[in-house]
Amino acid sequence: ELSRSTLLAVVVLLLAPLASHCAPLVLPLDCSDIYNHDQSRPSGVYTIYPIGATSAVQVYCDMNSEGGRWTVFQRRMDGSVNFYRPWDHYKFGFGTAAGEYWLGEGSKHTRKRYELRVDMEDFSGTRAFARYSSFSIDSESEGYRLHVSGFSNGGAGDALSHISGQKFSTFDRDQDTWDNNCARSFLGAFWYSNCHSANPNGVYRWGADGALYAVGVSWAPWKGHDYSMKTFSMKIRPVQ
Ligand SMILES: [Ca+2]
Repeated sequence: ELSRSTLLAVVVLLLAPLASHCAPLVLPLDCSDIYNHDQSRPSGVYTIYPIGATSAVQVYCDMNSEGGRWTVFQRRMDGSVNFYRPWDHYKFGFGTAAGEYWLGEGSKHTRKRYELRVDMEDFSGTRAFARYSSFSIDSESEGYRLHVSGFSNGGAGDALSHISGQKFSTFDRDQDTWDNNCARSFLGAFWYSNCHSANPNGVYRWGADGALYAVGVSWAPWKGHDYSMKTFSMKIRPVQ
């Protein structure tokens, strides 16, 4: 009888670490936490808590590209959401995680070091991407200044390295380096300089369209200023 209860105790002790390992992950900071907890989770909409328990927000997790774990913070796919919006909308986020959206800037300030991937697809179904091994955004008091470096080419070319250090601009908060207002002139919101080589938050248009110069969802190194992508997404994951 004694040896039996001893055996039971040993089994319990052996299983305890496994049980705690399988405990529910309460507050994932990002899609990487969700993936690392359960690597069978597919791409889709999940709830994350970027800056703690009161910061729940829904995002789309890309669990497929280059090993997955990507937290999507910007997504265009059908033109259903208007991205020509003021500063506070970009601060707090808008749209829906199952469709088109922008994740609020405040949700990107975890203490992790991140890399960035930018995915795009044209209307013939051809895909390309750009990856950056380092990505961060400063606080609002610093104008959401962008830091991006370590480009590697997935066919799209580099439209961001030269704007590292640039502040974010919306039509109602011009922080670009142009005499005029880039956001107003190109109908988007971005880390505009003088003005852009990419306009991910521009007007959704259906492919090649030069009626209004450079206002589409463009990535100039790949398709020029007057081609608007079918799908476009920007996503981050912690550097391991
Ligand atoms: Ca300006």
